[in-house]
Amino acid sequence: MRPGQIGAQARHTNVLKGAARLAAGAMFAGLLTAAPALAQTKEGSSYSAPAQIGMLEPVTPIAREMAFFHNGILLPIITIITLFVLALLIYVVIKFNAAANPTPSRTTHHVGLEVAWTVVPLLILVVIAYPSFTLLTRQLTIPEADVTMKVTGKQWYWTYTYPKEQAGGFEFDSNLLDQAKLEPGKLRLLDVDNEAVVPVGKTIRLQITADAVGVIHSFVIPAFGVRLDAVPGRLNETWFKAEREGMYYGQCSKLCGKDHAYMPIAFRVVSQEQYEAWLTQAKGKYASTPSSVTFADASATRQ
Ligand SMILES: [Cu+2]
Repeated sequence: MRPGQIGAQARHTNVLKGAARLAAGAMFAGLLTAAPALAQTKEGSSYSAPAQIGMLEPVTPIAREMAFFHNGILLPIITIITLFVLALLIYVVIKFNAAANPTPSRTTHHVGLEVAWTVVPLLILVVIAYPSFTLLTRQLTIPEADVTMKVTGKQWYWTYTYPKEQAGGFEFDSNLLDQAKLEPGKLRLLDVDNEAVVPVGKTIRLQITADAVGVIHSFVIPAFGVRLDAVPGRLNETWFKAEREGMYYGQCSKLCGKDHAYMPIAFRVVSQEQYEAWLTQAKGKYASTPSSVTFADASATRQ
């Protein structure tokens, strides 16, 4: 061994130590930023803020579970895996480059290693699958509901129906506000003319479908942990139980056509008394709402 080689080896070890320290630091920073990944939103409401990273602040048990699944399980696992692979790459580049390792080993196959790199990823997937399927099951198992409402995705707005049996018996369309005449305090591309209103702390069952002659939409309210497709001719069900009053926003999340970006979802969560007062007022307001079915105008053909 020439004297220069010892120096080179020592330098490599130092580089490795430095890389390891760097990787550990990055991992720590990754875990730190993962924890408070909640959006700063306006008082009692929830929507994606500019430059937001991470998930919206959850306001239902399901959304909280989803946030924990993402921030507490998935993010640490993927951070560790990524840094481990990066460390391996750096190690290989430094230790086995042509200059440092002029005569490469011809070794192939290593039973222990091959079993390990099959079994370890499998175990990681099992660790991820268990909470994932539990969450999915809870999401789609509808508990005894206090309020059932129907959501219909249309081209390009939403219609909310409140059934008669629950002091409802009306339906109304929820359209995006005129963006050219947006009042101060109203959110661009999120606020609507008629928002859906639901009581706080109550289990709301959502029956979601799309216009029979329409296209597929996706009904999503991130803060509620609600995401379900609205499919013509099919009634999908999900539920939520909002724990805090406020305005909560979502957007159609399936590319559904030219105005896909202009059919936001706005839900106002209020107290039971406010909800009842709204029901009374809404019954009067929407009683005269014309049906969404339009008939051909015969007068157009007359001269
Ligand atoms: Cu849509």
